[in-house]
Amino acid sequence: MIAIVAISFVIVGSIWAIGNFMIPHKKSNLENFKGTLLIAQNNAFNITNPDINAVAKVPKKLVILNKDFVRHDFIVDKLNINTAYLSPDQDFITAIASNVPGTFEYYCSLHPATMHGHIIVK
Ligand SMILES: [Cu+2]
Repeated sequence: MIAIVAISFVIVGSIWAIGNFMIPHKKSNLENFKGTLLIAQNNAFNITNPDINAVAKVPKKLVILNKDFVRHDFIVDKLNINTAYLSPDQDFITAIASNVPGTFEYYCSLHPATMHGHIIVK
């Protein structure tokens, strides 16, 4: 009886393991999401601190990912965006949402001299 139970476990376990090999690995959510991905690395956002374009009254998904060895944050005062401090490999999902057009400055409060750029809402 015990042997039958043990064999059953082995068979079920094998089927489960084979099934896992057959199913391709799921991509991480960040690899194919729609929106803007900003990677904080080497004291810059996406290397060049690019302008981020958005449209008034159309929320735009924004992901900040810290790929650096130090903490960063991402702040846009006038759009009430504040990720708080992100540790290495930590990300934060937010949105650019403005009812009015304008140019809004973004920056990292820990490195404001090198990590800053503009969000342009049209
Ligand atoms: Cu920073």
